[in-house]
Amino acid sequence: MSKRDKIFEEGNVSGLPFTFNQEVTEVFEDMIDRSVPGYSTSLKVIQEQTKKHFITQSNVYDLGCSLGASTTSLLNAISEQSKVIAIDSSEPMIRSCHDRFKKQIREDLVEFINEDITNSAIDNASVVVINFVLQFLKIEERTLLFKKIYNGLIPGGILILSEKVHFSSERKTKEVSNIYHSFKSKNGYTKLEISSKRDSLEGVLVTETEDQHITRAKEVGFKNSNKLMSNLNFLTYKFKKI
Ligand code: GEK
Repeated sequence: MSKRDKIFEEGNVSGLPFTFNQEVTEVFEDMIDRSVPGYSTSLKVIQEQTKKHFITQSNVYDLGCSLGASTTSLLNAISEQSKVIAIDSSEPMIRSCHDRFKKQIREDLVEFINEDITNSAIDNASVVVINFVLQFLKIEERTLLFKKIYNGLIPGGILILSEKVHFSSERKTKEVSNIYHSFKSKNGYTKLEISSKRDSLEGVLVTETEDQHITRAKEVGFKNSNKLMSNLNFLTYKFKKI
């Protein structure tokens, strides 16, 4: 288990926007566990859906892999003739992810790539996972990435997308966000930590509505979309290429 996340205990003292640096990498497991409702369920959903939709000898992608939690779910669901391609733009994250897998027997089944997913090639894919990552891309990059994924999927292939969202009603967004803050405070974050992290994420993590995600998926060609999980303002979707 990683170190406890105390990054914003004293407030956002650096005043800097949030980045996935070494300090965040070291506490990442604890941070995501205490900050994302349904995160561990999303990993199980990825494994189950991959078992169902994986096609032999295809590629499987984990875009924005962090420390490889979704990569592990993918590995548990595919056959050994296939590869998981795990990509992250943060150098400390991908290095630490690779180090963890070195300790496992199946390291050779993962290709670790340190690059921006907007530049990645997607090819012969049956499963592509974006687990809480799209929200960090510029809006215009999101559609281009979706187009690239759609084109790189083989027929029958799926995109699994998890995101933090907001709602078209401001009142609902406020209501759910208050519940979300009490979820974080029950998980041991103080009011100062919650508000400092929120300030630091301003303009870095940009949410959209559920409708915007579905519309984008339809626009690039996905005919089939299914909500797999919903926890407060955190959702998981499956988009299938027919
Ligand atoms: C999990 N999926 O455990 N290109 C590549 N990586 C990026 C980019 C980008 N443009 N932008 C952000 N990242 C993981 C959790 S965390 C979610 C994903 C969170 C990477 C970033 O470096 C970080 O590792 C990850 O996306 C986001 O299932 O922190 O809320």
